[in-house]
Amino acid sequence: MQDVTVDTYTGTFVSAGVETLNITTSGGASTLADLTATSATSVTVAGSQNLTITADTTTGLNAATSIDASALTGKLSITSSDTSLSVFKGGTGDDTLIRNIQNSDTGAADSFDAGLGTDTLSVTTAANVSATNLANYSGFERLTVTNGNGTATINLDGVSGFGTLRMADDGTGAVTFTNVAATAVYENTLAADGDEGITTTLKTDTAADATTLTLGGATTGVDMLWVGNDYETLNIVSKGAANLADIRGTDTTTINVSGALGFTMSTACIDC
Ligand SMILES: [Ca+2]
Ligand SMILES: [Ca+2]
Ligand SMILES: [Ca+2]
Repeated sequence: MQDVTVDTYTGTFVSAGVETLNITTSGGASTLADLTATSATSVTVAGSQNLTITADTTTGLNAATSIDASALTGKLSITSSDTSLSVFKGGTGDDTLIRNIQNSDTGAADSFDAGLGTDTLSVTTAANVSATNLANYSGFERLTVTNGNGTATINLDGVSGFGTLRMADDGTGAVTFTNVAATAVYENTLAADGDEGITTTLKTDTAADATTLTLGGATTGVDMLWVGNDYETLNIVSKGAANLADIRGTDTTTINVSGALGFTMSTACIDC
């Protein structure tokens, strides 16, 4: 067993021959460019500060069956597509799990629970998202799709919990969401060159549907195509930087725009 405390640490961490690795965050946020502990079957993360592991730990933590951050009150961001990982517990903060093997790794005993907080599950391909593939996932409120230079059609029929659907892709593909819950809202944080888009349809189309589309990353704007035919009301929030969108919706009668950054609504066909 090895106990390690990280305090405003930025660098790598390598641990050899340790079966249980306990990480405690303290003082300020830390970022691990790499985390390698290939003997560790159990990894815990605790403490009050944010921990971001920028490296994909699929190899570095390839023996870990459990990553337990339930005692963490800061935010954990971690990437793992390791098939041996069967238990993930997030803490009370807004955690992010990047994982891309749900379509091939659906062990009945697996449990991926992000816990309290507004937590994000980030996937690359649409095939990872289905009611069957996410049956053992809970506590994730946001779904982020980074589909690279391809199109993705995500069928959310029977998938519950994702109140926010986020596109975070600056490639050339488009994301299509189907069977979306009535209360879902959308974000586009990274589509900057006009080749990306979101097309979405509700599971139940009524005569009074409304949603919010938030455009822009932390400091960047987006340029996108939106096709949301089922929504009578579309609320657009413009943040990050100046945003541009080609907005389409056959049911749409009301568009409200808010936010501190400029927004241009174009009727030009960006992506066809
Ligand atoms: Ca959490
Ligand atoms: Ca949560
Ligand atoms: Ca409608």
